[in-house]
Amino acid sequence: MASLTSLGDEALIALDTVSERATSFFYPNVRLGVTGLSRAGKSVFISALVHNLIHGGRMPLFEPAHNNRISKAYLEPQPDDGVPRFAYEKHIEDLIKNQIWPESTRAVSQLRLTIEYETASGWGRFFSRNKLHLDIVDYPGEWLLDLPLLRKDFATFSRESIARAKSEKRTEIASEFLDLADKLESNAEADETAVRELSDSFKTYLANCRKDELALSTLPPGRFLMPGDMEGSPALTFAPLTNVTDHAEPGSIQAMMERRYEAYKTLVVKPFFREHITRLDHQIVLIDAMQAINAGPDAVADLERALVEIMSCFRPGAGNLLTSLWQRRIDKILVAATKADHLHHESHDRLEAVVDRLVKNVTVSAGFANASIETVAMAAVRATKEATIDDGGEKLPVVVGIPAKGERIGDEIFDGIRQTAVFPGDLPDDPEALFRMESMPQQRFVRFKPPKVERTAEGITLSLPHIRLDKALQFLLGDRLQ
Ligand SMILES: Nc1nc2c(ncn2[C@@H]2O[C@H](COP(=O)(O)OP(=O)(O)OP(=O)(O)O)[C@@H](O)[C@H]2O)c(=O)[nH]1
Ligand SMILES: [Mg+2]
Repeated sequence: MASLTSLGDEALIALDTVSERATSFFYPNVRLGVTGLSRAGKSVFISALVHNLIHGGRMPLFEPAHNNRISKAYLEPQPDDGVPRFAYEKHIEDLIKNQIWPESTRAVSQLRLTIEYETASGWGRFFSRNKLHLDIVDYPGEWLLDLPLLRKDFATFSRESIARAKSEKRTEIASEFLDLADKLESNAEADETAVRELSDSFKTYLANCRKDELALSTLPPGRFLMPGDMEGSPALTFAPLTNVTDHAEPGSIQAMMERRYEAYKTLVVKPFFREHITRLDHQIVLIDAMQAINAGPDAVADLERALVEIMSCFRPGAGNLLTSLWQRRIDKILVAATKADHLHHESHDRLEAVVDRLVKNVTVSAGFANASIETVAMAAVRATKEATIDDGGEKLPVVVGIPAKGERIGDEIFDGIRQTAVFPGDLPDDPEALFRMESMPQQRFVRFKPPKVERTAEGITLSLPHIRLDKALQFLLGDRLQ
């Protein structure tokens, strides 16, 4: 079986990790990885975090901010010249000026925020100033799901992917792809058009799995959904075969697929882990638990599976392909359910219990002794306010906001203008219920427009409102700003 632990592969990955730049010569830097599956809320989280730090947002649970020890936070050029810069200014303009959510981002990006602060020891006693460079790396969680591929050859990848496509929830959505795959003889002569056709059909099937009704999460290869800058290249143009054999005939369809699959691993997967993942200090994994809950138990179970796979990339120890390559060690991981503003605060603890339940398997499967894992239910940007309405004598806790255009509850389709009170329903007391079909609660989560950000009498834009963003920051950065 192909294995990354062979010297060649490991040396290949290690090659560049020894050359970490001396960026932290004068001041320490922290590399914070921000990940999550597409639409989980990565871009909104980073924008809100930076905006709140630069503009001195209200963050009582973030000790350095609460104690006024942060003197200044500002953006500086990032250390990695070859990585796209996170489009902070554009995202903030969208959120605050245009009141729309930022556009989907498709690749890795980076932003450096420098924080000047008074040290905790100096604070209140004698003046002592320090500086921290926070390097934030935004990358798609889908790409992490590729790590297990490094251990698999093409035949194994094919068999597993086809079995998944034939599973109960997916078979209907996969039928077009499966039909096409059945027609393709793996030992037939290699044919670019046929290979591309099957690959396109496979990608369409994967994309359909992500849609709201199914909201499935485990869909490797990650670049097929989030191609980044290699879209259209042969390394991204292959597909699993239904009638795969253990030995491909030279010049056959299978041989062509195999070669491309191996190129995918060498050109895409390994460099990604080497250049980005093995250099992180802290990691936040964002999940859209609400989308999964809305879609039902299969989506919740699938999200759990994806989370286990994502987290296992960061797991230290012998079972991890990356262990010997870590240049730094991830010592903190925060798993955060975003968009808690869709719920009344009475349900926030229950949402946190759902996240706890989702990560339980990861912690149980040992090895995380060195990294502390924390969970939080938060909203990086709070788009709603809370209220109580009287429903025939019964008091209902509701959230009030402007549902985005086209969102619907039952027969009602929203116009994107009208403010509406939504009763989101209660999350169950026991998160286990979300994994069982019969006890699914009726949930109503709609997407809201971003909030109108207030201005002071002097015309200064206040920072973006949030829920527990400060708690997340305290966990991730509190001890680095002592
Ligand atoms: N109400 C609310 N909605 C949010 C919040 N964060 C994200 N969203 C919603 O989730 C969508 C996706 O957020 P993004 O930050 O763009 O997600 P992403 O993970 O960067 O997505 P990709 O770039 O596509 O991978 C947004 O368009 C919003 O509709 C939040 O804090 N509150
Ligand atoms: Mg994004």
